[in-house]
Parts: sequence; structure tokens; C-alpha cells
Amino acid sequence: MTATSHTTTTDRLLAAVQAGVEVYDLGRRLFFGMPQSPNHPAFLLTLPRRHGDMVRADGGSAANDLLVMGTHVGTHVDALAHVSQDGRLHGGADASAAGAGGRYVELGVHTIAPMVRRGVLLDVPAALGQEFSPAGYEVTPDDLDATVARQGTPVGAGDVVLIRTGWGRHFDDPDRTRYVGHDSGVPGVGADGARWLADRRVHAAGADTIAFERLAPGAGHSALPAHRILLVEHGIYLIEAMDLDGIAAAGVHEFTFVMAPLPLFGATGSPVRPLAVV
Ligand code: UVW
Repeated sequence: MTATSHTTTTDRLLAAVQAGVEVYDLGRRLFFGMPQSPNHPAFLLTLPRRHGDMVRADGGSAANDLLVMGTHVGTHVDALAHVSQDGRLHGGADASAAGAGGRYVELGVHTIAPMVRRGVLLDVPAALGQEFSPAGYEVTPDDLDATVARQGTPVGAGDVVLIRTGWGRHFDDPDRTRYVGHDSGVPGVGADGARWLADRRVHAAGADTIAFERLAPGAGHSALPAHRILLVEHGIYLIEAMDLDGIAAAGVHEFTFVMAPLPLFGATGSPVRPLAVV
């Protein structure tokens, strides 16, 4: 890049910021007791040192947290090391061959570059004339096509595509099991919807649900075909437990998607706070 084009790009970004941008927070609040998959270690945030526990000579003191959580808890991204099929990771790597210390050096979450990309929200229930997708409903390629057509937002290579089902309304439900949906099932794409995304060569796909894809009633996480197709077969990252209601309510379907996973060396996932910038 030449100095001139660099300046031009910077100027354009600065001008946009100065003109004012809308920022939608697509991450969920992390709190003790929030719904999460029992497949992953529970979230725990404590305050082992409180103000006053150690007071400096000048009268000041600090409070310090201790955080314990799985990397697939709350809004999070799945790295390519997260899922294997028949012992193989994306690209054919041996899934049992985690590197020193059990870390996934080649496909760990630290290998996911920060994302600043075109984002598309596919508000499926809005397109189908529903308030939300029913429990256990499979979002089909026809539904995705209908949503794209209604919104006028085609999906292209390199995009980050976020699929709203409306299931996110259960995240703050006092019954914490509702969002996880092991009994009821959870709406989302199945194998066919995953292939629809893969055919369009998206960079990442996200949803407002616990596991991105449809969970059949009573089946829990026993079969996850979209994880296999997207992560293992096509190297497409997944983002789960997103908050897509605010951006949907604003009627924003196209935006700049911004997200930086924590560079947890060799980890299978990372908590994230994705943003949609308009
Ligand atoms: C959950 O189970 C929450 O999904 P994943 O394991 O794909 O992160």
C-alpha cells in the first residue's frame, strides 16, 4: 500500500467516525448463572480481593477478580480445532495430535485474525412473518433465500452471516434450561442450511442460539451436522449465543462486522464481544 492510499483509507475511516457511526453490541452479558451448555465448564467470577483487604499507606486499595470459565460459554467463537470428524480436523489434521501441553497450535483460536468484514443479518422469523422461529424448527435453504430476497441483502464470499431465530429472548429467562433447550429443541439451520452458507463461502456464521444450529427436541447436542460441515469440511468459524435482537429491532441487515477473539494460544474457542458498525 502506498503512503497516499494509506492516508486516503485513514481519512475515509476518520471521516466516517467523525460523521458518527451506530454501534450495535452483539455480545451477551457474562454473569454467574447464565444459561450455558453443560458440555462446557461453568462460568465463575469471584472477588477474592475486595477494597479494604489491603490498604496502601496512602489510603488507596484495589479490588481484584478471579474468573473461571470454559472458552465456549456466553457469546463465543468456535475455532477450527473445536470439532473433529472421524478423528480428523479441518484440512485432515489428526485430531488426537494436539501439540505440547495439549494445545492446538495450527487451528487454535489464536489463529483467527481479528475480523473487520461485511456483515449480514438474516432475520429469518421477520422474513417468514413470525415473531420467532418455533422450538426445534429447522431453518431451510428456502427460508434463507426468502430472507435474503425480502431484505435485499445477498450473501457473498468472505461475509460474516448472522442468523436470527428470535430464540435469544430466552437468554434472560429465569428458567436457565429454556435457552439451552434440551427438552424443547432449539431452532436453527441443519445440514442443508449449513451447505447453503458453505456454498456462498462465508468467512464466519453466527446465531442467537446456544449451539448455532438446530437442536432436535430431547436430543441435546447428540448430532451437530452444521458444526461438521462448516468447521471441519469448510473451515468456517461459528459464533454462538449472540444478541441479535437490538440490531433486528433497528432494521439493520447490513453492516461492518468487527470481532477480535482473545489470542488464547492453542485454545478451541474464545469468549467474544462482536460489534456491528453502521
Ligand atoms: C455449545 O455447546 C455451546 O456449542 P459449542 O460446543 O459449539 O461451542
